[in-house]
Amino acid sequence: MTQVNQTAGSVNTEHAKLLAWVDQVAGQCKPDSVYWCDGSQAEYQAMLDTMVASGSAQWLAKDKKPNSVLVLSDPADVARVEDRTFICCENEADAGPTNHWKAPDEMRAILKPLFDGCMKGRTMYVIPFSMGPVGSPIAHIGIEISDSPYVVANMHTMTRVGNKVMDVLGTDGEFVPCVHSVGMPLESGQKDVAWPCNADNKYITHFPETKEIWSFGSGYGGNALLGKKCFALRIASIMAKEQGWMAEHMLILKLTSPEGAVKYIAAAFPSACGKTNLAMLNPTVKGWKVECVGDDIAWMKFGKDGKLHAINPEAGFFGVAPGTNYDSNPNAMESLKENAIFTNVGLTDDGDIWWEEIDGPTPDHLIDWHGNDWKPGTDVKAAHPNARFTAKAGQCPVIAPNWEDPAGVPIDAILFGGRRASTQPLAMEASSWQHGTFLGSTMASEKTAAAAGGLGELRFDPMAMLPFCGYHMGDYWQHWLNMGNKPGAKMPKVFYVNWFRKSPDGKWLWPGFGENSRILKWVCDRVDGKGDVTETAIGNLPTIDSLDLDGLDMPAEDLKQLLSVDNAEWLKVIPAMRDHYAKFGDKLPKELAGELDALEARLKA
Ligand code: O2Y
Ligand code: MN
Repeated sequence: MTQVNQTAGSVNTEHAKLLAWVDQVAGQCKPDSVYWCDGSQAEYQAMLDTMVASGSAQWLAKDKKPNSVLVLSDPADVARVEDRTFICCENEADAGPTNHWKAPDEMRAILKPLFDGCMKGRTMYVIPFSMGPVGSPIAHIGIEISDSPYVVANMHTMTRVGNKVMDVLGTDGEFVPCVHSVGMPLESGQKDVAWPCNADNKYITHFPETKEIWSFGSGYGGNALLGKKCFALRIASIMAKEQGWMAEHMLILKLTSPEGAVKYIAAAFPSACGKTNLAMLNPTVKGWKVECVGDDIAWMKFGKDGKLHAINPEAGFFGVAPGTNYDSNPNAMESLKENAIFTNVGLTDDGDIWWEEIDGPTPDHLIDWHGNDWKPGTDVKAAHPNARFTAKAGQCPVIAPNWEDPAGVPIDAILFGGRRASTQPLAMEASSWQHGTFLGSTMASEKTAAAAGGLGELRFDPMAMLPFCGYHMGDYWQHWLNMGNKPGAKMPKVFYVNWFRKSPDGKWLWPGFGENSRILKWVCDRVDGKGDVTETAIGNLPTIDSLDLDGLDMPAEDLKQLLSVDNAEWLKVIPAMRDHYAKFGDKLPKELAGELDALEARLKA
């Protein structure tokens, strides 16, 4: 048994490959000390204390947000950096047209001098983590090495960390190696800054052949918490293709009918389309219960019953703060009441957090996310638009009691959706798995406001995976089709929803939020073979009578618009869909090209 050399923490391991790798990374990064994370509550508290002592975090008032801190980042490090995110596979064609590519050797040559000595003056933390319930057959293990206590604390909340993971890893278990550095070594005597980073040299890199992640220069969110987008989506999507499962940018929710019938729905929406709100909505439909299994990522493997069984690989929420309030998402507000990390939000004079659209009156004075005095009318936002709260999923009042079931939950339906002011109806159902794959592959949001109620410019974000698919999107679609063709596969029914349709005069047609439960109820009916539909050229739409609209006071004319399909308007979208598909060349599955041709033919008929 090797007792690992460290300043604190304790781990006993005989995992030779892991020990050799940690030694090698330490030799390269030259930290002052190495600390193996045990995942204990005491360790989490110690990370917060370390951050407060160094000036990178401050405690919030105990009577406002108990055991919670505020962290303000460098203004040059506030979000994921897609232009600095690379897929480094041997063949450029395997990365596809939607990813930035560099050859592995070329990227390693860039990274080598950057990582050389990059942790001088710092502690190198070794974070064993499980994506998914520890030991679940759907879960996978990663080891993140990082020189950021902020990353350690966030990983504690977002994943399962420490000795329990090492136990599952044993002496030869598989893990995804993830190396992260803020990229700011400290020379002896050099004073640290509150948020170390290397804004001019950010590299978020993925090596598909060796399943490694190397991230340099950023301490923020998806760039640094490597379990999330880097592992659970980019690397996992590749593992999923190779191993016959699915790693998707999807929330998972549990619906229980008044009769006690349970259904599970996974849903993919592009970033900033209210995924977290939908994942934990309070339904307005009488007698129905919605509970949250996950708000961002779903890993789905076939069960013995032929259905896809999903786990949420994460253990917490890294939610967008601005816009979150007791109207838009009361359950998120309850989740972040304590034991939370707030990044780039405003600080009130009484030691609480504040952001745009939070409940209550705007305070007369704040410290904004830049650390400056702020008062109402100041022309900068108090919170950065990408400001975040990190909170344990277990703190969510509507977390499903079985959200950590290692066997996962059987998925009955998949929803796709974008932000479409025009054209796209409130809800529709795909006619088959292949048609559903087509709907996901042509998922789009309107980028620009439409002129006089017309069609805005479309931004395609297939399956909400555009920034997160670790390989060629054409191969990814083929993988979706292959999954549906597996012998015995009982695939979920696929739907496309659009909460964001506007009237020609620019008013929202659908109230959204809790009222979306009316569509979820219709989806459940359809899964059970109930509920009437109107067949249209684009798919099956709910009839107005098939929706439970009890207690919803909205103009009949608005509902009619929400559930109408204008073939002429849809025909105008076809060229944009063709341009989108053309980018994928001969990797575009012929079945999807066929679906597009068939759609056009139906629209013209
Ligand atoms: O800016 C970041 O690093 C966070 S991005 C993010 C965080 C939580 C859930 N989803 C996303 C996303 O961009 O899809
Ligand atoms: Mn996301």
